[in-house]
Amino acid sequence: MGTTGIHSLALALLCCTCLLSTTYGDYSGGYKLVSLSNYSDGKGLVAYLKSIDDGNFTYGPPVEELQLTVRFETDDRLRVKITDGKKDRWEIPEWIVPRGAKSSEVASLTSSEPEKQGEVSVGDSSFKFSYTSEPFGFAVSRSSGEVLFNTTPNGDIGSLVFKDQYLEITTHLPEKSVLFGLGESTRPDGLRLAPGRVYTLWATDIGSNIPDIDLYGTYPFYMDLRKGVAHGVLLLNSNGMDVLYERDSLTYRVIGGILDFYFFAGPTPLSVVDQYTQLVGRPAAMPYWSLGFHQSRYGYKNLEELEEVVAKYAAAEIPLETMWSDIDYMDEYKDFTTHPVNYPEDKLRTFVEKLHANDMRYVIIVDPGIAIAENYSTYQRGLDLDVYVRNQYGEKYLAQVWPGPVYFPDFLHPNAEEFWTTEVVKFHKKIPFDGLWIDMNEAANFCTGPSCFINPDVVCPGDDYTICCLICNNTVPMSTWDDPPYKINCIGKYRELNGRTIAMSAQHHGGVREYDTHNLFGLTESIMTNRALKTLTKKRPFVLSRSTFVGSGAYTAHWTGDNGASFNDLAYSIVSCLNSGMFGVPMVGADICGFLDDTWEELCNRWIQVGAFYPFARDHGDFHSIHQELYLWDSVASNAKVVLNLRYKLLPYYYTLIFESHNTGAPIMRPLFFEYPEDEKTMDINTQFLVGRGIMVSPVVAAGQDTIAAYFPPGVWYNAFNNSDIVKVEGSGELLVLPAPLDTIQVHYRQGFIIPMQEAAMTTTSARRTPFTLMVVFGDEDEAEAAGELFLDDGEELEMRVKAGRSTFVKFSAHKFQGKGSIEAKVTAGEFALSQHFVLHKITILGLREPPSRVRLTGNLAPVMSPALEISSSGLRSVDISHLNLSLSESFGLSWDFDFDSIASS
Ligand code: MIG
Repeated sequence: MGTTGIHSLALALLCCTCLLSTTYGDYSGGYKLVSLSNYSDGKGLVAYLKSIDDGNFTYGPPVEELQLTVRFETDDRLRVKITDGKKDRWEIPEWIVPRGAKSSEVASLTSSEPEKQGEVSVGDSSFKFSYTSEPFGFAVSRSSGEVLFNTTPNGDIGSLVFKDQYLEITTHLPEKSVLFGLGESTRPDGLRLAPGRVYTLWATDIGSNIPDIDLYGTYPFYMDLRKGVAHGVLLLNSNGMDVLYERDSLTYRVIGGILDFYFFAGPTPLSVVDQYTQLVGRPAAMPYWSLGFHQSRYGYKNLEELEEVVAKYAAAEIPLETMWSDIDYMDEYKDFTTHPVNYPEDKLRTFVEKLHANDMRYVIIVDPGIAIAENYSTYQRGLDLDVYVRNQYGEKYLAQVWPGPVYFPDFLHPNAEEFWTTEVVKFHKKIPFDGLWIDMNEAANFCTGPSCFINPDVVCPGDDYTICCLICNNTVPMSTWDDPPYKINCIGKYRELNGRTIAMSAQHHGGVREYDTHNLFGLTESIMTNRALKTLTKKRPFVLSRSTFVGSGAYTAHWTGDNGASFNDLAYSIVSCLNSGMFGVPMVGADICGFLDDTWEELCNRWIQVGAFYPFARDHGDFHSIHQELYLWDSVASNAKVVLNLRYKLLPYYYTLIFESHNTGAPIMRPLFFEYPEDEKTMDINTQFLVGRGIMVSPVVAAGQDTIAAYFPPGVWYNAFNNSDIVKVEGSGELLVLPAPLDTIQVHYRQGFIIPMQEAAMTTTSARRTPFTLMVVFGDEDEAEAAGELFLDDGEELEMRVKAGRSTFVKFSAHKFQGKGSIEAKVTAGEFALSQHFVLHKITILGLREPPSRVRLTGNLAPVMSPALEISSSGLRSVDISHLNLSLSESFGLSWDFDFDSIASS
């Protein structure tokens, strides 16, 4: 909604504008290095650069003196920062994106003579830094010599350009580079970036059904994979930018801020994400319940409708964890209010309490725009705290969103936390919601202009809430922020910077311009929302944000916005979610069954089959489209049960992946190339994905299919729905055709992993009360290993770490050799598992040649044959050892062998 009108127009514009030709070095004569000092610890340098004036004033005069700081911050992280040498420029404040651990001692500087060229390398660092003095350029290499980033001017690479509102820098790329990242956008190209494209990074409220344009979030981060070896590059800058990608170069054109590069050495894709999230913030711990299935819709008319949906899910026996409310619940779209007739407060509260009594949850939306209304107390408290964004003249900045005229909270204001927390806490006393959904935070504004006025002659909002009904004069000469010299490619130039958002000349606390902070609106709102929920509940917050930035993952989950109900949208959702994981926001999903336009039975079937494996699984539809709850079609209902059953059985595995992401940044949903970086074919796999390392999902994402051609890397893969139907690939990976009629999605366990599971249930709470199972997945070699882990805690306490009495961590390993084998569980902090009576009931071993005839428990328990042990063999290579009743609070061992004598005597 609010976007549909321009879809076709935007699409028409896009085909010609998204592929631009690039020219380099037109704008300036570059810089020369004039002085240099080295840090006494040897880990970097500070240098000054002087502009070589060539009289080219396109986009403004060059900044005359620049300061270059090079710091080897950790062994696998290098920072190269270039800013004005004489005065401060806009830099993202540390509280918004913390810069992670720094080298402990602050070293002093000793000046030295600048040479024509120079190099710094540090003992254990993976990197080398080198420069040329005139014209200035720098290169970052691996200590082995391989050049990773090279800005040294030559025939193809232009000089560094540094003007107040235009920074340009180009790096050379070798033939073998394959790039990923630079979001957020919907990518028919797939995961790899496509040479010839311009990636515009500008937070924009527009449907994610439109491909190849700047969407809600911005990530100036890319990963470069070269023959199996990965590194990452972050340009920590919040200003608008175009990033032009050519086969042999990447050019940044940035309209403000500084050049603040961080290089991450990898060498694996996972280690790049680890190093990147170590700097910008580890993904937030997510509550256990957020892994359950969510139902939402824009346009649930009233509370009765919510009650009906909940009842129908129960009747259809499809698990429903969380019911959501969109803006429909509000009184005239005012935040922190309820509609007196459709959603009366007392009845809504009773409804939520009933959900809670059934172990279910309730999440509601809040938009940033605060309605201007005298008798609206939230608005008044915002005035009292003086917390609203101001225009260039220092007056409150007037905008329009759903409620009509609004002011936006300035989330950079020192009073913002108090304001937002107060409202969240007060509203929670009325409606005890479990999480907050923050939408429209690009920020979306239905009016465009540096300063607007309420028109006394019209009723605002009018019939169409999305049409501007304020008076905005956009013909006056615009400030240099509203209309900067270089125009980034917003929606393929369809929009201006000011289009449908807060004007760039508007001011945040301390006179900070919207121009510099625009891309941080969603992140700062996420920080404040996360803090408000922490203060309120003292528990782990659940926040879902549409607009995100580098570091957002530490505060919020993300959904991919307004997709369309089409097979293309389903297919592209996979790349969008994989990218979000790479950006450090692993708790992600797309609107299941599609948001815009009417979905249909076949699409919804295929979508729930994929969506059941998104980290965040929510069905959400638009006001203008037909209903799409999973029970509405028999086929969707029965498919939903099958796939959600598997998801709920896998909850311990998914939850342990959240723990892993929180500790190492590892995405929950991962591209195949993360695990097979040396296999070039995996870089083009855009519709299959891994969950963690041990599960591969190969869905149908096109109409009318009853088979699926899926790529299988070498090894043995077991169908996760029946533990058999084995796919065995030897040598190199293969594209195989498997059956996939409408009731089938191919999901496989990967050899070498141990997957902790529980039983399926209607809520995550009941699932947590069921006994545990281990799926031990071996290859079919004579000798093979498997490993896995399990993290357990109460699922909602603030911290997510291994801590005696509060959580338990178990490391599993298994080994088989000919007819024998063993499994070991090493428990850390077992008290919690004991207090919860967490018990392992069954171990399923996949990949045995023959069923074991003897099973023995070892370790802390006396080596006995468990009397209640049952060994049954289902299928060729699947063996269940059940009735185990082993507490997960203590380490244990279990071994088996194949004893001919015992078979002979029985
Ligand atoms: O202008 O709140 O992306 O999920 O249903 C549309 C109504 C505002 C956009 C969100 C969508 C949500 C809708 N919102």
